[in-house]
Amino acid sequence: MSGPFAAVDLGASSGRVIVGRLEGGRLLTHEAARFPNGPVAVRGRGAVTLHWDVLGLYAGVLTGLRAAAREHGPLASVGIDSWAVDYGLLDADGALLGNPVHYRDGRTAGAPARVFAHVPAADLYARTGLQVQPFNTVFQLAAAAGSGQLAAARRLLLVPDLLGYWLTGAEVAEVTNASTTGLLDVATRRWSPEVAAALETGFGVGVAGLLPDVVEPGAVVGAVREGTDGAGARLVAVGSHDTASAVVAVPASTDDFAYISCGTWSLVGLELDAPVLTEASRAANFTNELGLDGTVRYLRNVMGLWVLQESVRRWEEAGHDVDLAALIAAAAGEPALACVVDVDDPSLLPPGDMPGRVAALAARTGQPVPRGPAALTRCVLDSLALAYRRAVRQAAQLAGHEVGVIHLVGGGVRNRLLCQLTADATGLPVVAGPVEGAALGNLLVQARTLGALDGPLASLRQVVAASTALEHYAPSGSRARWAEAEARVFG
Ligand code: ADP
Ligand code: LRH
Repeated sequence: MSGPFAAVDLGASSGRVIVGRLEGGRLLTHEAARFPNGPVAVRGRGAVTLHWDVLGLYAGVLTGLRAAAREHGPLASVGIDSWAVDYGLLDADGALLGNPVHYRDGRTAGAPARVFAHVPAADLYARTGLQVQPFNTVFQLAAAAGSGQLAAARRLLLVPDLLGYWLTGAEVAEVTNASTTGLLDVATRRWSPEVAAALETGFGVGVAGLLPDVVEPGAVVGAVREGTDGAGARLVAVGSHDTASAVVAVPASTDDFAYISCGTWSLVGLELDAPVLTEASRAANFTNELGLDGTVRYLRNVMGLWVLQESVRRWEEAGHDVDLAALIAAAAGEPALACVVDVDDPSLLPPGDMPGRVAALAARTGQPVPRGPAALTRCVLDSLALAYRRAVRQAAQLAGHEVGVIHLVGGGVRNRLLCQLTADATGLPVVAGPVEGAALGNLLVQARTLGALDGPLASLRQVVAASTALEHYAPSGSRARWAEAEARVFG
C-alpha cells in the first residue's frame, strides 16, 4: 500500500501531523496540522512543577488525523514519535494519573547521585550504555519515589506509547525510546532486570510490573479504534524517539557520515553496529541509544537551539517583537567568535533568563559579555558550532570511525548561518536537509512495514535523498581560530 501514511511528530517546541504517500520512488508529504508545544508551570501545594499538556497534544493529534483523512482519504497507517524520556502513569483502570512531568523540571536535582549509591555509574553505563542526563527516566523515577501517583500506578507508558494507547488500546514500549530511559539493557534490547532490582531495593519503585513489552520499529501495534479520528488505520511502531526517526531520514549515501539532528536539542553523533561502552566513552558522556534495524545511535546531547528559542521568548516577554530571520541576519554581521561559551552548561537546561545566563558564562571565562540580541545570537550560534566540532571529533575518536561528511536535519536546517558555521568549525562538508527529518523517518518505516518499500536502511535513505532539496555547505575560513576559541572555553 503506497499510503496515505500519517506521521505524528511531537517536538519540544511544536507538534505536527504530516501525511505522506509514495509515488515513483519519492515520498510526497503534506502538513495536515501543526500545534505549539512547551512547558506549563503549575504550582501545587509545594514547588512549581513543569508539565507537558499531554491532553492538548492528543487533541492536536486527533485534529491532525481528521484533517489528514479528510484531505487524503482513509489512512493506511499512523506512526508516532516524540521527545524522549518522559512518561505517563496509568492506574488499575487504565486512567492517566496526572499530567506527565517535563524533563526540564527541577525534581531530578541530585537524583543521579542517589541512584549511583545503589548501582555505580560505571555498572549502569555497562548495562544501559546511556549518558548521564539528570532527566533520564530512571532518575525521574528515583525522584518520584514515595509519591501517591507512583504508588497508584499500574503501568508506565512513554509519551508516544501513551498516545498510541489512547488511539488503539494497546500497551507497548517501542525500543528506540525505551533505550533513552536508563532502564533498558543495550545488549539484549530488553528491560534490564538488574536496573529494575536497584530501583526496587534502593527506592521502593517496583518498576518491573509497570513496564510493558518492548517492540521493535516495524511492529504493527494495533488498529485505531472505531469512533476515534483515523479509525481503521494500523498503528505502526516507528522509531518513536524523534531522534531515532530523524536518523532514519539522514540522506547519507556513504558510511563515513556524522549527523546532527538539529532542533530544540542538537543530537550529534554516528550510526554504529554495536555500542561503545569503554570508560573513555562514559567519561565523555556519549550515549548509545538504539536505532532502526539493530543499529546504535552513538551520540552526545548538545543543548541546541533551545538556548536561542528561550532567549527569544525572554525578549518577547519584555515587549520586543523578534523576527527570527532578521535576528539571524543581524548575527551574521557580528564579529565571529568574539565570545563563545559551553552551551552544555547545566545552567542552560531549565527555562528562564537565557541571555543573562549566557552572559554569566561569558564573564566566568573572562570574555567580553555579548551586548544586545544580535551579539547574543552570534555567541549562541558560534558556541553551538563549537560544541558540534568537539562532539563529532570525539565521537569519531571514541568509536574509531572516520567522518567525511556531516548531515544536518531538523528545524536548524533553516538557519543557514548555523549550517555554514558548522562546516567552518568542523572543517567538513555539511549537507543540510530534510527539515522535517523525524516525520520523514517515521513515514518511511510505516511504508516499509506496509510493504510499499523494502530493503535496508540505506534504501530508505535513498528515498529521502530523492524527495528532498538538500543544501551543501563547504568549510571556509581559518580552522586555527576555532581551535583557539575551543581552548578559551575548554582549556
Ligand atoms: P523540535 O522538533 O525540537 O520542536 P524543530 O526541528 O522543529 O524542533 O526545530 C525548531 C528550531 O528550528 C527553532 O528553535 C528554530 O531555532 C529553528 N527554526 C525554525 N524555523 C526557522 C527559520 N525560519 N529560520 C531559522 N531557524 C528556524
Ligand atoms: C530531542 C530529544 C533528545 C532527548 C531529549 C529529551 O527532541 O528527544 O533526543 O535527549 O529530546
